[in-house]
Amino acid sequence: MLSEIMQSALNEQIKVEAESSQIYLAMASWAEVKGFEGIATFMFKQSDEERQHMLKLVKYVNQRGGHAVISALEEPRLDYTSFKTLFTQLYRHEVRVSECINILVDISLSEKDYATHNFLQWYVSEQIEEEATARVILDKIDLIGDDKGGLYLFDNDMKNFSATGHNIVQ
Ligand code: OFO
Repeated sequence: MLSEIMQSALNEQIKVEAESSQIYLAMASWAEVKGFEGIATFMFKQSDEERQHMLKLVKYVNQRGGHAVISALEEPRLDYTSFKTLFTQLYRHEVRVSECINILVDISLSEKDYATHNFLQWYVSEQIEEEATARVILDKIDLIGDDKGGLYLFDNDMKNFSATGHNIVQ
């Protein structure tokens, strides 16, 4: 059984993951309209993954005798001036999500909820991957600079780039 404190903290995280999914969906739509097919594919995939992160939490809360709450979401407020800005926002967002996960881990320990602590380790690892992915992409963008050919190749490579496999051309 989850404590009240643990349940409400997990419910907060359900919202964070759902908002992450919305943010990446908005980014995907922007990239698609702009003709960045690879970036759009990557962002759609990211959006789906965040929804899976949310569902995993929903199932867990309900399985532990709690009630997963599905709440209203903030509209994503993004700066669409360039895809570099977009990826910088993605990186900052993932850093914020990692902070949220760390707070959850702290709560699980103070509540002596070792099952939840164990469950959260998956998210801890996932965040290491996602922050690393965002950093790798930002480094690539810096390398490309204003080179149009490089940008074309970058967009193409993004189709096959995922948080769990850094298979972009080096
Ligand atoms: Fe990338 O946020 Fe989920 O965990």
